[in-house]
Amino acid sequence: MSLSSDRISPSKIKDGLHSLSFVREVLYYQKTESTNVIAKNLATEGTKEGTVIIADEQLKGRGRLDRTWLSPSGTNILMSVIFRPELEVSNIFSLTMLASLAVVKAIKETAGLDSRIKWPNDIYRKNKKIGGILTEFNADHGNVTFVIVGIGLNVNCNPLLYPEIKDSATSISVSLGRKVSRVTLAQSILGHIDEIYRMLKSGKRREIYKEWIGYSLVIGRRVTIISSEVIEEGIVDCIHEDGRLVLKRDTGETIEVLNGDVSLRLAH
Ligand code: BT5
Repeated sequence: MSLSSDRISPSKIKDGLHSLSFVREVLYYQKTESTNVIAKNLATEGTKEGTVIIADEQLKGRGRLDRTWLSPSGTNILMSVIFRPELEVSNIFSLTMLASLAVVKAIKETAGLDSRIKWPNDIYRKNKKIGGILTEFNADHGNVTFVIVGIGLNVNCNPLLYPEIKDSATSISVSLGRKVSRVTLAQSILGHIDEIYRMLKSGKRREIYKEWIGYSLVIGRRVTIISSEVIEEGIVDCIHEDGRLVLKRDTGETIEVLNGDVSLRLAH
C-alpha cells in the first residue's frame, strides 16, 4: 500500500459511514497535543455525542495515570470519541468494554488477526500490546455528563523505533507483514462502536459484557497486579460487569481490584 493511500481525511472516513446514526462529525488534526484533550474541551463546551477526533500525531499522547502514549506521525490510529450516555458513574466501565470490543472486532474484520483484551484497557496481540483505551469522564451529582473514549492502535508503525516499548509492543503491520489502510480500520472501529453503543442504549449491557469477557486474556491466568493500593499475585477468578477484577490468592482467599496493571505469569 502506498503512503498516499493511507492518508487520513475526515471526508474519506465519513464517506463509508453514512448509515451510522452515532457518528455525527469527524474532526481531523495533523498534529495536536492529545485527541482526548481536544475531545474533553469540546465536550465541556457542549459538543454533541458522536463527535470523533482523529490525529496523525500527538505531542502529548497520554495513557492512564499521565503515562505517555507513543506513536510516530502518520502511521497509527489516534482517535477520541465523545459519548453522552445515560449512565451512572459506577457503570463507566461499559464504555471501556465497548471500545475494546470494537477494536478487537475491527482488527479481525480488516486484518484477519485475532487479538485479546487485557484487563482493564489493553488490546493484546499474542503477548504484545497493540493498542490501549483511555476512558475519561465528567459527572454531575453521580450522573455522567460526558465520557471521552480515547483509542490508540498500532497500525503501520514499527515499535522497534521506541526503546521504551520495543519489547512489549507490536502493530498490525508487524503481525501481518504488510501495511493496512488506517481509513478502513477507523471506519470499521466506528461501525462496531455504533453497533455496540446501540446495544448498550437498548439495555443489552449483559450481552456486551459476555462477548467482552470471551476475549479476556487474563481470566484463569496467574498474574501479578500492581495498583496504587496493592501488589498482588494470584489467579484471575473473574471480572465483574463494572470492571472489578476478582483475584484468588494462593491461600484461597479472594480480593477485588478496581484498577491496575497486570503482568502475566507462566501458569504453574
Ligand atoms: C493506555 O494507557 O494504554 C491508553 C492509551 C490511549 C492512547 C490514546 S491515543 C488517542 C487518545 N489520546 C490520548 O492522548 N490518549 C488516547 P496505559 O494502560 O496507561 O498504558 C500506557 C503504557 O503503554 C505506557 O506507559 C507504555 O509503557 C506503553 N505504550 C506507550 N505507547 C505505546 C504503543 N504505541 N504501543 C504499545 N504500548 C505503548
